[in-house]
Amino acid sequence: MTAPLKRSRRLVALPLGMATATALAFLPNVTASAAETAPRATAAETVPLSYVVNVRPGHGVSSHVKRAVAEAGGTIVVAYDKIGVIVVHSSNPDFARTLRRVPGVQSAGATRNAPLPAQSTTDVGTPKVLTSEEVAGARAAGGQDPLEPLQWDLPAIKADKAHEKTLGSRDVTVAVIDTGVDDTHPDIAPNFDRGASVNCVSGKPDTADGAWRPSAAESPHGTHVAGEIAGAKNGVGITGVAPGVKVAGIKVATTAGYFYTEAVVCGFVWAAEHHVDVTNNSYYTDPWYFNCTGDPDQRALVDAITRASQYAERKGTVNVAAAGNESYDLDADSITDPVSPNDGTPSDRVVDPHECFDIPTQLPGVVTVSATGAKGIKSSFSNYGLGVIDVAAPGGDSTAYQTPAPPATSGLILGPLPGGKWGYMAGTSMATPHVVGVAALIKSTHPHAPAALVKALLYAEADATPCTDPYDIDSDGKIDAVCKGSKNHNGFYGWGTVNALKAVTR
Ligand SMILES: [Ca+2]
Ligand SMILES: [Ca+2]
Repeated sequence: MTAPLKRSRRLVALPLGMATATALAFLPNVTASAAETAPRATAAETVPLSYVVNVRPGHGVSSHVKRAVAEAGGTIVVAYDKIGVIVVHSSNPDFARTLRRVPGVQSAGATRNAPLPAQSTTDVGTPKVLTSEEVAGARAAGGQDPLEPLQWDLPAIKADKAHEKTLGSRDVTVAVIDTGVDDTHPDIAPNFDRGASVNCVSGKPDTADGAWRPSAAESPHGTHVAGEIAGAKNGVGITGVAPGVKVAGIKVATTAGYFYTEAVVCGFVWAAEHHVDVTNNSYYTDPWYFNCTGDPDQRALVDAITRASQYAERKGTVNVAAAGNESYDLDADSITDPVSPNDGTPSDRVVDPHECFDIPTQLPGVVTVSATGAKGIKSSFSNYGLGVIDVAAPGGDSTAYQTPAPPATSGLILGPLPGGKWGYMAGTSMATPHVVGVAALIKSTHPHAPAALVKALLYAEADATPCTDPYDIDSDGKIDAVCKGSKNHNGFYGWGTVNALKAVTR
């Protein structure tokens, strides 16, 4: 979602690096427990909520589960038989608890706290938009697109050198599971894959023409991400990391910016069944920052998205996800999460990130990405953690903390925005598309490689990046994070910073 508390994940407004995990002393700490609580609807309990019900995959919805859903006051929206995930709407506050007692139901839980439809308020955050004079005045030489001199992030991963060899294959498609993609943007239109694009917000695919696009009131996030991956090298605007591959938009966020489980499940299943080679996941699934497997509702959400993401991976899709922007050590013994549930009444929760997961990034098989700034150092805001981070890539940082070399002027990441504009954004959201772009180049080089091999090459070809120690990114004399691990594999950078040149030459 894109409400203020969560904005730092994707739409980082300066100043960066502000800790958001500040505990509020007057609120009781609520630890995530196995308590069987009914979903906390914020309005009258007769309004419908959305649920996932997980059953044995591959057998359809049995008649007794169908009957149990109906008897508990549920209406099936869509059933994903191959992964055994059923999306249900119900106004019965006891729906999930009732379904969990039905034989054949493996888990069931509410995907949200807010009644359907979710809140209508919109806070899309504010990227730093280039003026028309700045765009018109841009000049580049040597075959660069006009805004490319401002893109310090491309040489940081040797993408400029890679482009001298290849721009990537037209047979490779990446999908941006996000807030929608403006395929009319001049940097995106040439590479847009309509056939692999869809609107999944309801949990059920909507293939109407343009349904993948964000409205003017919705976040520019997905458009920026899509351009970072596959912005065309066409003499206009910016250049993406893999400007020769195709890019699709899978819209999963509500207008209010919530990424709910049923939409994300729909997105992964769609990607799996539409020959998507790599998915970009620059979000966490709302409304819980961490989903605790000891909580029956949250466990159902983890189950549903694990099934969907692993189904995609079995079909050959590499899933890449942002590690998050809260400066959390995801390998710590405990984290205090103050923002969940972000569609209800949040309270401080003390969670163990080994049992409570930021999804999809902490799910098995998913490539977890930390962000670096213009100096190649972990971004002030980026989550980290030994054994959690797989690779690092440029996501930008405060220009004061990590200043780029001229002619670049901003420490943030430049990309396209809806309405034919360009602007700067920062976050692990912006790091993830760099990894997706490199994975797409690897897939271009190795067209028959299964997902596991693409990931193995991504890690093996990354440039080992040793721990930054001491890490005092704001130079105030106080250590801001501690990196554990070796030169070749550590908590800040995983296996290293991704390398686009090796992706096209090995
Ligand atoms: Ca371009
Ligand atoms: Ca400091």
